[in-house]
Amino acid sequence: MSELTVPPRVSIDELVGELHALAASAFDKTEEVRSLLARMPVEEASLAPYLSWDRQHYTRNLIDKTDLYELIAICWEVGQGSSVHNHRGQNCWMAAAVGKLLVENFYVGFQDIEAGKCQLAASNTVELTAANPCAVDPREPVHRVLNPREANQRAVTLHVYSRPFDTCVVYSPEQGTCGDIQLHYNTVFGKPVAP
Ligand code: CSS
Ligand code: FE2
Repeated sequence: MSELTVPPRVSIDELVGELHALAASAFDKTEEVRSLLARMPVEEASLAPYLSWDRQHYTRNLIDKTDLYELIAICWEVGQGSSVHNHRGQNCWMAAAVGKLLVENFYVGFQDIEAGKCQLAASNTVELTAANPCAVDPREPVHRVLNPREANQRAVTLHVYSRPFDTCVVYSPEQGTCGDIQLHYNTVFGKPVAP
């Protein structure tokens, strides 16, 4: 199907079934998973068990995890965004089930994580919608995701990370600093995680 026509929505279980059916090699390149997400936009109702909201921070909700990948739903209140961060050298794909978000990419001039110093410059910005899933470019993997205040709606994005990772580097482009942070889930398979 051409990506110009928006395909019918599927349930999250159908997408999980297709991810399970992919060969391990699909997760080593970007195109196969990206086109799967474009062919199978997910219906919001099927995500209900995985939606949780926090006015202080976007929430991370684990849907599925194998040795090869993890699939999480991220819930964004109006105006919420992520820090500028990397994905630990892992592949990452994102699709918006609800809303229209921005992915701002950054060019890394240099980084010395031990010393906590870096130099970043803004690169391009891409729109993240159901019809336009994104693969993080492994050559330029530092980015920030934003649910713009102007969008005036909550947003839900689906993220496939391969392999799973639970730490990343967070950057302050303004201060030229960076450092490791731990990533946590707010819910796991639909159940809240004790804080
Ligand atoms: N990578 C961030 C979300 S923005 S792509 C995270 O997993 O928390
Ligand atoms: Fe990210």
